[in-house]
Amino acid sequence: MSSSAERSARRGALIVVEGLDRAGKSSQCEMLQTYLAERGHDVKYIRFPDRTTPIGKLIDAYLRGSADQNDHSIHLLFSANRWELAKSMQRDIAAGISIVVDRYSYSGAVYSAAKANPTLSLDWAWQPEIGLPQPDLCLFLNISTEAAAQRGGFGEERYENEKMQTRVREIFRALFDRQDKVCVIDAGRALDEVAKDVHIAVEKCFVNSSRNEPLGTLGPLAPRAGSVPSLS
Ligand code: Z5A
Ligand code: MG
Repeated sequence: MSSSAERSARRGALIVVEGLDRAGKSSQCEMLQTYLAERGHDVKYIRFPDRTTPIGKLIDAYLRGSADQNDHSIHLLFSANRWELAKSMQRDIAAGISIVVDRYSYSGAVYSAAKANPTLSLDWAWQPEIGLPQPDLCLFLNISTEAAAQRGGFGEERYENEKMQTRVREIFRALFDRQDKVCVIDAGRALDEVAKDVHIAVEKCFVNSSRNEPLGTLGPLAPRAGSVPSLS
């Protein structure tokens, strides 16, 4: 742990938590926020979609099935919902505040691409994310579709069915093949066991020298190729 003087001289870290539905993202984000705050870090927890903004309200109505949207329009609304917060995230990070983010651009690209709309590929879906704040670490909470389906609340919103979730899993895999700074965590275990691995990965990120550099921005996807990180 660094001294408070060292901490205040460094920018905050941007930590993203991703995963399938019911993988425990929100539970782990809350636990991580508490963990970091107890260790003296300034930390905020935000989630996407942020359903409180005017754009977020449109997204909420779509997800609950009370309003419809064309695939491309809803995709761009999800992205706009992140752009709404981009400046304030950058300001917080520069001021030494770390941010734990519950879903981000990765969900944005993957869920839209999983609709198998021939004019909405993963590459197309990634385009509006380019230029958003670049996470220092993306934790992917990995869980089988069957185990996720057994957890509370599954099946209430638009994408919560096994067919969609299976496609989402495959496309997350394809996307993370083209990203670095991704850490895959087995989320099929007890809350505390998952939290332990989350905290280890975040501690490593906190000592990483990349935080001496200004926060970056998301770039284009790397070309397809290379090894696939194991999600099974
Ligand atoms: N979406 C999109 O299309 N485009 C975008 O750009 C973005 C999102 C950002 C809503 O997201 C939908 O929006 C989502 C993707 C799409 N679609 N789907 N499907 P959301 O984040 O608002 O969804 P949510 O309602 O918060 O569900 P969730 O995030 O999938 O759940 P979670 O956060 O991963 O899990 P949790 O709330 O922490 O836990 C769920 C339950 O499991 C709860 O009862 C816990 O007590 C339990 N739990 C958690 N961990 C454990 C462990 N380890 N053991 C046992 N039980 C556990
Ligand atoms: Mg959640």
